[in-house]
Amino acid sequence: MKRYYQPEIETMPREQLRALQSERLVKQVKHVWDSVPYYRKKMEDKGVCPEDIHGVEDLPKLPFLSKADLRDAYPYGLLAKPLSDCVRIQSTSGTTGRRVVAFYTQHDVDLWEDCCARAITAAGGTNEDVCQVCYGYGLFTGGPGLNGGSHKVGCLTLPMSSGNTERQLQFMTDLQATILCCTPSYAAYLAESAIEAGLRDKLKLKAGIFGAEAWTEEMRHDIEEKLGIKAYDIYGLTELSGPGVSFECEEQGGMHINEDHFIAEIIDPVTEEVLPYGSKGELVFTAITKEAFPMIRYRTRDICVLNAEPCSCGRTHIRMSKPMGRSDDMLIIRGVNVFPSQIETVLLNQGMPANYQILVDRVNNTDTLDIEVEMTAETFSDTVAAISKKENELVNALRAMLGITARVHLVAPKSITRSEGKAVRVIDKRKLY
Ligand code: DLL
Repeated sequence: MKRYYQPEIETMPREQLRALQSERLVKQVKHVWDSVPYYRKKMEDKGVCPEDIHGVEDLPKLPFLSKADLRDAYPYGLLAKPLSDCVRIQSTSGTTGRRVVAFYTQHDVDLWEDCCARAITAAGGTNEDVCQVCYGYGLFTGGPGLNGGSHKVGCLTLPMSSGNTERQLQFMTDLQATILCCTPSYAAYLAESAIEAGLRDKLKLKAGIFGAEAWTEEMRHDIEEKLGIKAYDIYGLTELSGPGVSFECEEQGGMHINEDHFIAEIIDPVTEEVLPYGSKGELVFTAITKEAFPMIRYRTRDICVLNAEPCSCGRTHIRMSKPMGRSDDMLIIRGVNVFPSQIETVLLNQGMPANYQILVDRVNNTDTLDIEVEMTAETFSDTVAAISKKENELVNALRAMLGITARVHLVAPKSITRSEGKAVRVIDKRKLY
């Protein structure tokens, strides 16, 4: 069986890999300096110029890039290629400020799909496989990324997108899908639905490639058992292309980072000091091959640990642990990134007060989002019809902003406990890490 999609790169001796990273980094720094005034200014402010960067060891000299920079530079300020060279955007949900719009040249799309093809091959995928992709298609990177990777591997690709579980199960059984790509929570839901519909024996699945949100080892075992598959983790973020920044091999012991494209560092999120491999801290990536939207020392806000121990799969690229939390307040609900401030913006725009509570839980492996909002004396109503009308308006406004459905509960004035210190707006009962 084919074990690697690009064996010469995936098993490249580390010294050679480091030399390749250094060469690409030097070129990339020059590229952003020459083509992106925003980067040049940041580098000048830090007193560094391209001539100071000779290789990976010089990375700490470069300034960090954060979501705040993406906001400042929105939409074109970080673009490093003329728009006429760009063929695609992908994006995350959110207001203008929070929204990430990433640009791709054809070359960027090509390399991104290679990364996803590596993940599919590591999960045992070949051109004999039928790969059902039920990540969302469209602006979200999940569908397009895995779709492209699946084509590259030569799998018969089922571009299902998310939702419509009945149809998913019909295609899965009729077309004998062997690889399933979706969020782990949707995989768990599909598994339960298949069992309920009595279709478990008709499934031919052998592997699943699940990511975009946190999931535990318990959830992995549960899905593996219910679907009779091996479940692999995959990680990525829109800023860095999407899924495929790292992926699990058959050892299922951490995700190999595609280090020929992304240099990883771990930093202390408060002091910004670079920490050695094995320390827990915030993951920072430098994309060394991306043309249109380069990202130098991008702070992901994901907390994790890097492991440089050799892996018995033969890949030489280092592994990252599952993310163990975030160093900001972003929640990932049903695979969608949600900032509490987005919810607050909607409530205030809809004339509601700032007394609210966000309750997140996971019931039957599916995330739930409930928002309790206090009515004010002016908005107070004791007719059920008026209350449910307002609740529906809020549900629709929240869906338009977040891209997911929340349950809204209007509650009586002054019924949400006032905090004496910082308001505790979010209660997340999920045990994800
Ligand atoms: O979630 C890309 C993706 C799609 C990854 C499909 C894997 C599969 P964003 O919407 O930009 O991109 O969200 C990125 O999601 O910073 C992490 O916090 C979280 N995340 C992604 N993969 C994992 C994972 C896609 N395997 C943010 N485990 C990242 C835990 C994950 N969290």
